[in-house]
Amino acid sequence: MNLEIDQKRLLSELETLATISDAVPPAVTRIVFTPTDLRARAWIIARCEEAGLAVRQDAIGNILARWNGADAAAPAVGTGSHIDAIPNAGKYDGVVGVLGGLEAIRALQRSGLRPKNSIELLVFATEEPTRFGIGCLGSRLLSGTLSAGAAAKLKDGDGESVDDVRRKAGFGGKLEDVQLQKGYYKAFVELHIEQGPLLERSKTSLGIVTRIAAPASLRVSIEGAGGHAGGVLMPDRKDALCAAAELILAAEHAARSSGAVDTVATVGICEVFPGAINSIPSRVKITLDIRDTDLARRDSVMQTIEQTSLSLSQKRGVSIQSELLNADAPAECAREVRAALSDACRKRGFPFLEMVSRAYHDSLFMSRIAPTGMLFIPCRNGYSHRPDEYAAPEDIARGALVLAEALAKLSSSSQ
Ligand code: HGY
Ligand code: MN
Ligand code: MN
Repeated sequence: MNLEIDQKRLLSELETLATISDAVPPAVTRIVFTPTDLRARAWIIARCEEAGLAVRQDAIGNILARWNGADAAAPAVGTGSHIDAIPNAGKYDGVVGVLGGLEAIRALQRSGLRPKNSIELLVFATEEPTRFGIGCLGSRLLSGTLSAGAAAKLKDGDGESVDDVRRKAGFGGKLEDVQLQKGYYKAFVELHIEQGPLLERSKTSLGIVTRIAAPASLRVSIEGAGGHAGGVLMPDRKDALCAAAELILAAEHAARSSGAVDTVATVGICEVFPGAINSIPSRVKITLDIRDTDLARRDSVMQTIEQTSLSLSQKRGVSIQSELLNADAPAECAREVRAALSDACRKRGFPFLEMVSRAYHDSLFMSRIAPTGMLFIPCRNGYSHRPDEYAAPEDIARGALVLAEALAKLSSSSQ
């Protein structure tokens, strides 16, 4: 099979997409359903149509671009990722899997292969939790992991619901119709940057994911008593920020002392009210992001947070309310998809590392409805979700090539 990736075109498309952003380069910001996101979608759809793919968008804004196989009735093989980017992010997270997936399909078309199973490129809606507080809304709805009713009610920072926002962005239709029927996909493979340092440290250019960590996130609101920074003596205080500080350190300690390096806890947002230098914080809102490849360990950190909240409210006279945003199970990657990826690496003589994904991905939810796997490429210093995120052109092209080989195998293509 004469399969070649057009590296020059792939990289140029990646650079072009990076310019469709709400941030000053090299940062990229692309929040779901914003005008910038809609421009990026339109640009991607035009590239898919140029490749002769049949494109549709569903009610939550997932883009599904299909290369029809010889047996149109057979389950398709899916690939893809996301193009939404958190504020002040990089240009590779998600995009490598979308443009790399598109180039893999084009390379298969150029090679003359005819897939038996259709191959479908997915651009998932809102993989990042930035706007609606919960990530992977598109793949949760496709897989039925989140009900349409629960999704419609989610609100953004301005209090607008998913339903209002999506309709204003031009996505009508019923969210109930997003869920794919059982057996829609024969397999799903996602190409993604590692978002960690292991591949670079081990000088390996490809990673085959064995397991995707289980993410949980919650919002915590702490109400104390404000007051004058001079007039209120320490024994009389109910300082919401000092309570938050103890809770944050308790979460960090629980993750560090779980007995495994895979347990992580992050407080990414901390809002202090009233936020004046000489006023005791009366209200603090924080977010907690807790993950582990092992569900029981992840949940024990969640319990520690709950117990600490209880004892802190008694000790400090504050009230602590938690809102669980998500608590998902981990995913095992499917043997047959891992085999298609490892066979492709071996066929090309590419070394690879079997590894865990500590970031979550849409593959976490696609694994609920289809045999799923992920292929990682290195990113410099493991940096991601920051403007200096970087993946080398030859690594991106190699990832797309292995993806193409795996898609050919999974779609039982013939010459
Ligand atoms: O947070 C994550 O793991 C993903 O990058 N959204
Ligand atoms: Mn991300
Ligand atoms: Mn991502």
